This record gives sequence, C-alpha cells and structure tokens, in this order.
Amino acid sequence: MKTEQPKAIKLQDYTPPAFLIDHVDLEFFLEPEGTRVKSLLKVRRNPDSSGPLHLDGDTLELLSIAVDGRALQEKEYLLDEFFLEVEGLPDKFELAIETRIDPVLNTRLEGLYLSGGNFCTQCEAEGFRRITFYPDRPDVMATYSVTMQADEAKYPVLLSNGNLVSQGKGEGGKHWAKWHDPFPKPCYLFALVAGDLACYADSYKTGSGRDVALKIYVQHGNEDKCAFAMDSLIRSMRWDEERFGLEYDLDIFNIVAVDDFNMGAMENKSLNIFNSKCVLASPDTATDADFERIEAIVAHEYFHNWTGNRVTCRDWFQLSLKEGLTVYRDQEFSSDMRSAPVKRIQDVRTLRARQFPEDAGPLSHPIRPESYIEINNFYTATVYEKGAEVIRMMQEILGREGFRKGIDLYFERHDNQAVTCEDFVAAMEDANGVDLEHFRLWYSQAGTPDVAVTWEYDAASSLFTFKLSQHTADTPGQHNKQPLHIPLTIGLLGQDGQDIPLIQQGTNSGDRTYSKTLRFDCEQQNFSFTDVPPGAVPSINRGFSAPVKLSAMYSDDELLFLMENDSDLFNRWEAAQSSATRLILKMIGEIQSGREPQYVSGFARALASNMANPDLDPAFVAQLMTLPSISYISEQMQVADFDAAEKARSFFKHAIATELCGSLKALYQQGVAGTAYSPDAASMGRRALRNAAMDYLATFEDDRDCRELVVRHYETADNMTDRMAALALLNDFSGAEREVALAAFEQRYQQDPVVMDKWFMVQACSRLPDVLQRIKKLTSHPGFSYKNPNKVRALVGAFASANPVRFHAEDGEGYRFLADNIIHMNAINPQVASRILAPLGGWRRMNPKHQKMMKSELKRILATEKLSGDVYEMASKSLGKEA
Ligand code: B3K
Ligand code: ZN
Repeated sequence: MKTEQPKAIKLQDYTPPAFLIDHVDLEFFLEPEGTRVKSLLKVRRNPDSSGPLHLDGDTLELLSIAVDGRALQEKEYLLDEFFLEVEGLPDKFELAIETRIDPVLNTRLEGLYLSGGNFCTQCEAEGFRRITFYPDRPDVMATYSVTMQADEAKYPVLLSNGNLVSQGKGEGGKHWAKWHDPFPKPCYLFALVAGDLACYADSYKTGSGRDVALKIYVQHGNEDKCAFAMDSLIRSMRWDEERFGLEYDLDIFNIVAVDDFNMGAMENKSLNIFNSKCVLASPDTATDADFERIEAIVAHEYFHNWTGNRVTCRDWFQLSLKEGLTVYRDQEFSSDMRSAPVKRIQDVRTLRARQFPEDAGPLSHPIRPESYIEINNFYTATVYEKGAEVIRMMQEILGREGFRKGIDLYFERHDNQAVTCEDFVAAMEDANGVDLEHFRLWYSQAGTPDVAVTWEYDAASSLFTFKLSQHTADTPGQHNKQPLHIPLTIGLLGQDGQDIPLIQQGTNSGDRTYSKTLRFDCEQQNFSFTDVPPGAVPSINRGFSAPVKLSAMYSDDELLFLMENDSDLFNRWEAAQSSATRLILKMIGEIQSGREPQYVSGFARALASNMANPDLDPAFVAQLMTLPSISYISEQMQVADFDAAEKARSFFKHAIATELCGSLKALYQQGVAGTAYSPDAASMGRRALRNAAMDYLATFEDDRDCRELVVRHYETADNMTDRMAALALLNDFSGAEREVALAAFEQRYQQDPVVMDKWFMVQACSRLPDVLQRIKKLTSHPGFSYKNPNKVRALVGAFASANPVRFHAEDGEGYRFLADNIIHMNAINPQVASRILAPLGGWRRMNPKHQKMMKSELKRILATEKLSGDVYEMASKSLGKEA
C-alpha cells in the first residue's frame, strides 16, 4: 500500500483545549486566485488545561504572525503541514495572523471556495482550518466580527453571521461590509458569502414580538422557486416556539443556495448555506418528495439554531447530540405538517434502507463512535437516523411532557456551552426523576438488536403472554453485546379486528389502554395480560417504538389480518411489508431451484380491501401498495441474489396487477387531476395513490394500452411529480418511448442543473442491460461535471447504491466503474469519493465470485497514490481491517 496509514483519533483521548478564544476579528480581502485573511484573536489560557497554543491549519500560506503586536520569528513557533504551535505565551494576549488562500483551487469544497463564481464557505467539520490558523474544535467558542472586501460589481452581496454593523465603498471598485455575531460559537459555524445573488425576502414576528428579516439568496432567475422554502422556514419558526418554546434570537435569518455543495445544507449561525436542490422548488421542477425534503431540511437547519448552535458539541464524537436530536425534531415537525403515520413509514423505510445495512456491515459504529480517522465519514445514517430513534425512544419512555421538561432543563443548564451526549441524558433524568443508566447503552453499543417474539394463550385463565428475547450480533470491534433497554409498544386485536383493552398482570391498571409500552431490558422476558378473549392477535412494536429487527411467529393469515385491521397504521403497513417480503422470498427460492414461482392471492385481497377503504388517507394507501425494495428483500437472504429478487418482485407485482387490474384502473382514473398543483399533504396523497396505481399497471409492459397510458401520463403531466413517475417507468421500457421521453426531458430542462440531476439519476437507475455503457457516455455530457457533487451522486452514486441488479453485474464491470470513479474523485473531492464507496463494502453478503471482484476493487482503491484519509478509512474498514 502506497499511503501511510493515517492515525485514528479516539474519544478516550479527549483533553480540553490549552487556550480559549473570547473574540475573533476576521478581515477578508476576497480574490478568487489569492484571498488574504487577517485574523485577530483574543486568547486566554484555559485554567483547566495546559500545554502550548495549538492551531490547526491546512493548505494555508502563513504571511505573518504576531503576539500583542510583536511579530514572531520563525524559530518562535513550530509550523507543520497541519498545525502551528507556539509555546511560552502569556495567560492573556492578542494573536494576529495573516494567511493567504486560493479559493479557486478549492475543489474539496471545504473552507472558502467558489460556486458559480460566488464565494462561499463550508466549515463543518474541519474546514475553518483551511481559512486561517485556529483551534478548529467545537469546544472553543468565541464571538466573531467579520469584515470582507471585494469587487462591488462582481460581488454586490456580502454576508456573514450575525448582524450587519457597517458597510462602505473602498478604492478601485471595491466595497466592504462588517458583520458581528454576538453569540459565542465554534468556528465550524462560521460562514461567509460574497456574490452576485438575487434576494427573496419575507419577515417573521416571534412570539415575544421580535421582527426577523428573512432572506433567501439565489442565482438570478431562481427567485420564483423560493416561496416554498420561505414558507417552510416560517412554519418551522412558529412550530419550534409552540412545541419546544424555542424562539429565534437574532434580527436576521439568511439562507443562501449554491450549486456546488458536499451535502444538503449547513446550519451556520444566521447564515444557512444550502445545496440549491434543497431550496429551489416549483411545481414544474420539483417532485412532491422534493417539496417534502425541502420542508424537512429547511426546518432541520433552522432547528439547529438551538440544538447545535446555542448548545453545541464538546467534540465530534458527540455529533449525534446535535444531529440525532435535530433529525428527531425535523421528523416531528414534518409529522405535524403532514400525515404522522405516513411520515413514520417513510422514516422507517429510510432507516431500513440506509442505517440497518450500515449497522450490519463493516462500517457499523455506535451513535457515539469511539474512534475515527476522518470525521466527515461519520455523518452517517447511524449518527443521524439511529440517533433520532434513540431520542424518540426517550420520548416514548418519558412521555411528551416529560421529554419537554428534559429539553427545558438541558437548555437551562447548557445554553452557550459545548457539551456531551451524557449531559443530554442527565438532563432528561434529572428533569423527570428517572434512571436512564441502562438506556445509555444505546449510545455506545453498535448493531441492530434482533427481537424475537412468541406468545402463549391460556384459555382457562384468559391470560395472554408475550415471550420476548433479544440479541445483538457482534459488530467490528464489539463482541458479546449486552441486552438493551427497549421500549416496545404492543397491542392486542380481537377476532373482530378491534383493539382489546390491556390489563397487565401484576399491575393495577385502572385505565383502559389499547397500546402499552413494555420495558424490555433483559435477554428474555415475559409480559402477561389478563382478561384476553380467545383468538387475539398481537400487534408488536407499534409506531416502530424501537429500532429493532423483529421476528414474530405470525402465520400468513395473521399477517393479512393485521394488514386489514390494525388500528396502528404503521403496523398495518408493517404487516403488509412482512407479508410481501415473506411471499417474495418464497418465490425467490422457487426461482433459484428452477421452478415456476407460485402466486397466492391473499395479499392482493388484503391490499384491495385497503384500497377500497374510504376512511384511509390516500398517501397511506400508496405506502401500503409500495412493495419492499429489491435491496431490502436481498438483505433477508443468506447470500444476496439481486437478479432473483428482481424477478420474484416483478412477478409478484405483475400478479397483483393482474388480479386487481379493474380496481387499479379505476383508482388511476379517479385520480385524474382537475385542480391546479398544490404541495399540500392531501394533494400529494392523491398524486401518490394515482402514481402507485400506474406503477402496477405498467407491469403490463407488453400491453399497448398500458404503454400508452404511461406515455400519456408523461406527456400530459402538469407537474414534476407526475412527469417523473412516468419517466421512471418509461426508463425501464426497452422501446422507443424511453428515448423520446428522455430527449424531451433534456430539451426542456437542460438549463436547470437541479432538474438535470433527475435526468442523470433516472438513467443511472435503469434496469436495461446496457445501462453502464450509457452511464459512461453520460460522464461526457456537457451537463455533467466531476467537480459538482450533485452530478457525481446522481450518476455514479445512484448507480452503485440504487441499481443493485446492474451494479452487481456478472462481469464485475459495475464494481470497476465505481472504483475508477472513486480513484478519480479522490483527487478532486475526497468527501464525495468516500461517500459513494459504501456499496463495495457489501461483499460479505455476495457469492464467492462477486466477493472476490469487490475485494479486489477495494484493494485497488487502497493502492492509489495520495489516497485521502477519507477514502482510506472507508476502503480499509470495508475490506475488514479494523482501523
Ligand atoms: N451539519 C451539517 C452537516 C455537515 C457535514 C460535514 N461533512 C448539516 C446538517 O446536518 O444539518
Ligand atoms: Zn444537522
């Protein structure tokens, strides 16, 4: 291996900083080729620590350094490639540093860079060290004053955190602006934007009467795509006051949209920077899913103002403190804005698609990891989504009021501090007088618990007993796991399909409750309920109260019974998923042994009864109709067989469509839009249901009427949701319709990079056999660029993560293509390179031939010269080395 093994950083090695910074004064002389940065720091020794002043720095040219006005000689400090250290300093002093950076060369998009000709920054996690020498760690919090100077004609808009203090004209066509942020913050929340941008403005009055100016800055011409993001922002501000009593704390809140961005968005104090695709939306350019995502991300970044900014993380191991909590908050917000069960279903789908495989694979880590090489690799589904589940479980245990008490105490204790996950749990305990000692294990133990449930009924005593057992498999570096405290919500359905009141044996429960959260905290535990009539069917893990893998001894008929009757809509959906998964797995077995798959029609009948139920939300019915994905099905197999999974799933879908053809056509017709597009939940639900019906009807690919139906759907669509729903189907048709639609789409949207991502992505996900050839060709398309993360994710990332059948092609070309692209991207943008690598780590679940091919690509990646720490960590861990 050519690269030296980078060093892992460990939680147990945490030490407080030797010096603290009270105030940062920054001055930027902005030029694309060479920006000068002057920083003046008010520094004082930390009484709780010792050692030299350690400043991080990366790709900086040091121009000068002075302490209390006296320039330091080279021998007075130690300058390494990644840090600068000074010893023998007074307890309190001013440090002046001048550096030079090259924004135009910054293709990593960390620190100060250019996007579409405008300056912008991204500092989380460790980008500030690419701007100036600084203790780049979240437990150093300071107030900031920022002055920037730039050419007025090219960069009329100059923004930073906090309030605009003053502005003026300079010489030679320059102008300047000075901003001040009164709230102490870690440097990862610093931001600066300078550019030629259009502004979409509104305002908000907080509960206590503060007027806040709200502005969204976008490229000229995109002003008409900001209304929904603005509306989402205003709704988030109100919701956070109502639900958590949290008000906005400054007079300005700015959002800036940029095209080149490593992730979705960033919560910099009062100056959120967003990936354009997470802001811009119009009915003609964004799907309903895009609208939902924009609403959630705008809310997420806004909510960080309290959970992340006012109270931040002591160190990066505590990332879930702000991310898990903020995801939980944005999930709750969306759930209040839209249908709660549908939101829960969507979140669980995401958890299962992204976090469960991560937790079962070589990259498994606890929500509070214990070591990392590159922290950017830990912005994971585990830290975010499982982190949110852990917060949700606390809410389940403490109740909504108890949880709110805990949150209040957390802010009372820790406002303006950098704290740990432990501090959060302690606040929850102290506010409620409870002991969460056992529950804490969720923070340190990785892996998804397997929960097995059986039950017994004693007719003589009318006693129903749940018999629970739990086990968490070993994960890299963690063996012999402990049983967790799992809050498991259950119910019992009578033969009439109604909930039975729950009376737990040994408790004098006076109130009639139909759902109960059990405290399941041992390896094996029984819970009994009295007065239960015969024939009751249990409903387990209602609302997905705990993020576990459940296996329960349901018969096929019991699953269908739950699918038709469970009052807990999440579990009704869950029963449909379990039933479909079971049936498809059986068909896979038949296909693998060379037999014809056998179709059983019970599932279609249960589906039809839900489709015909006028009391159900169409958005929910659409979820019920969506079969488990090929990836999810394959994860339930010992050795993944994507081809067989694809065949079985298609066969099953086609069979359902054949049986329900009449009602599907009726559903499709009923949904024909007559009203203007609106992104509200009810309209989205109607579109989702109609498109779900079309999805089934399209399985009659050989029927001319059905092909025409999809083509017509595409051609007559008056919104992006319908257009994409049809395009996704045409994309798998082998005839001319596909090419015609793709060409029309390109023609229509070639000027809109956000929409063109969809065009690249849909093609990357095609099931047609020549997809890889087409993808390779698309890398030379004028709209594609390796420097734009959205494009790489849309084409390369989507192919590897969302097109398993073609990615795992027999000849190994899919693997080779991904590895080639990772090696190429490593030199341009290591964060993006490392984030598309995970599918190669799935080799353990493949057959020996594929295992060998995948491992050899991982080895080839590891042999790359100048391999970044980002890619090294992901590739070596994926191969099974414990880094
Ligand atoms: N906090 C940022 C993510 C930063 C990722 C750095 N690699 C966005 C968010 O979670 O809100
Ligand atoms: Zn976040």
